[in-house]
Order: sequence, then C-alpha cells, then structure tokens
Amino acid sequence: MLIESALRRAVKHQELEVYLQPQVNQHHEVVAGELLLRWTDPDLGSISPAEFIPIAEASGLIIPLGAWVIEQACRTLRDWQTIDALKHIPLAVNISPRQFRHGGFVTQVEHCLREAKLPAGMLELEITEGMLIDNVDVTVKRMYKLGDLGVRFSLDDFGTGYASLAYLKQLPLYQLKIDQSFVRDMLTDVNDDVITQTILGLGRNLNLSVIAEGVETVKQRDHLQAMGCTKFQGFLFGKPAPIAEWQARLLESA
Ligand code: G
Ligand code: G
Ligand code: MN
Ligand code: NA
Repeated sequence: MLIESALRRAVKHQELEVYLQPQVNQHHEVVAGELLLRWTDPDLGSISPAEFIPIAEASGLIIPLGAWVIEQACRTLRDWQTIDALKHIPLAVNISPRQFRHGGFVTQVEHCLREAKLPAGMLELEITEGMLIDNVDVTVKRMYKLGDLGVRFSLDDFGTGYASLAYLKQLPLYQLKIDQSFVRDMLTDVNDDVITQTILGLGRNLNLSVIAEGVETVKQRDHLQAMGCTKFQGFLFGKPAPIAEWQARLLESA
C-alpha cells in the first residue's frame, strides 16, 4: 500500500525514468533498443520494476504508466528520425497483460504513432506468453490491428510460459526473445543448451527473428553465434542507462 501510493504520486508527477538497453547484431552494431522503467522514490529508494510493475498492474496504474512509456518511445523515435546515425534504430517497449487488454490501447498507440510520424517497424512491443492464454481471440485481433499500423511484436521471456506453440504461426510476430535463464545456464546445463538451440531452430523455420537475452560473457556470445544466433542483448554489450546517455554514446561511436 505504501509502495502503491508512492507509485501513484510518482506516475502523476512523471518521476519515473526510462532507461534504454541496446540490442546488437553479430558485428556488435546496435540495431535496436529495449526501454526499461526505473524508479527511485525519495523515501523508499530505488525500486525494481520486477517489484512495482505487478503493483501497477494490480492497481490499474499500469494504464497511465504504460501509456507514458509508449509516449516516451515515440518521442525519442521521432527525434531520432532527423539523426542519420539513429534513424534506423527501433525501440521496444514491454507491455503488461492488463495494459494490452485495456480498451483504449490500440487508439493510444495509434495516436502516438500518428503524432510522431514514424516509418513502420520503429515501435516494437514486447508481450509475454501469459497474454496468449486468456481471451486469445481478442489478443490476436488486437495484434493484427496494431500490426497494420506498423507495430512489430516480440515474444518476451520465450520458453518460460505456457502458451501453445500453435500460436507462433497464428500471430503476427516479428521476433522471439530467448529468456535469459536459458542463456545463463546454457554452458553448464545441457537442457538449457538444447532449449536455446531449439528456439533458434524454431525461429529459422518459422521465419522469425531470434534474440538472446542476458548475454554476459564472450563465451556465451560465441556459443550462441556458433548455433546461428545473430542478435544479442545483455550486460556484455551494454547495461540499461538513461536514453540520453545511450544517445550520446551512439552518436560518439557513429
Ligand atoms: O530492467 P529489469 O530487469 O529490472 O526489469 C524487470 C522486469 O520489469 C522485466 O520483466 C521487465 O520486462 C519489466 N519492465 C521493465 N520496464 C517495464 C515497462 O515499461 N513495462 C512493463 N510492463 N514491464 C517493464
Ligand atoms: O523481462 P524482460 O526480458 O523485459 O527483462 C529484462 C531484464 O533483464 C531487465 O531488467 C534488464 O535490466 C535485465 N538484464 C538485461 N541484460 C542482462 C544481463 O546480461 N544479465 C542479467 N542478469 N540481467 C539482464
Ligand atoms: Mn523485455
Ligand atoms: Na525477457
């Protein structure tokens, strides 16, 4: 309750921050970014989204908060359209189930995209398998509507949920994100290695992009690359940092 009221105030006064974590190709070039919320309360200190997102979901605060993150994404993308070194970098936003199911969601995204005048494919939404269990028909319809607006979808934490593989061919998906738990244990646990390999094969056969998350070591990167993985995200390539900080770094290295 304490966290909820502090969060309510923080959302109202826009006191949360949006961080960016880069996603790279096999040449370590930044090809996209994921936006991740950060929140430091003056009294409670820094609170992880793993803790406050579920509270935002349960309380409904995720609706204004989630809308704000999408707005930040579209604004950043709009600014980047005028900068050659940045204009080809799409941004991904994590979408929680309640946010996606909210009646105004498609209209909100449409509005942000229209204001920012973005080329198709620049805004990516990360959804989880959990979203594909209830009300699948509504979810699929909504995904196609958003897809028509030029939005791309990634399936986050792939392999950890309960969704049926049959959905992979029904949904307008662009990418699978191999959950970081598989990448973390891949080199020591043969099961995680086989699962990682299987997801990469699934992507190849279904014509979906696949990105490995949580890549922390060169050994993990090399092993993933040997299995045909061409997209990576993790501390090895860059930690989440404020958008402005990554923007400066990207311009420096351009
Ligand atoms: O960045 P970090 O690993 O601390 O994030 C923890 C969890 O919070 C992850 O599951 C991540 O997807 C989630 N998260 C971070 N930012 C957002 C956001 O803007 N919206 C939603 N729905 N989840 C987020
Ligand atoms: O659930 P989702 O995949 O959106 O969450 C991503 C989370 O993973 C973020 O909180 C981010 O801070 C964290 N993360 C990103 N890269 C790494 C990494 O290399 N190692 C670990 N342990 N966590 C990471
Ligand atoms: Mn994510
Ligand atoms: Na993930």
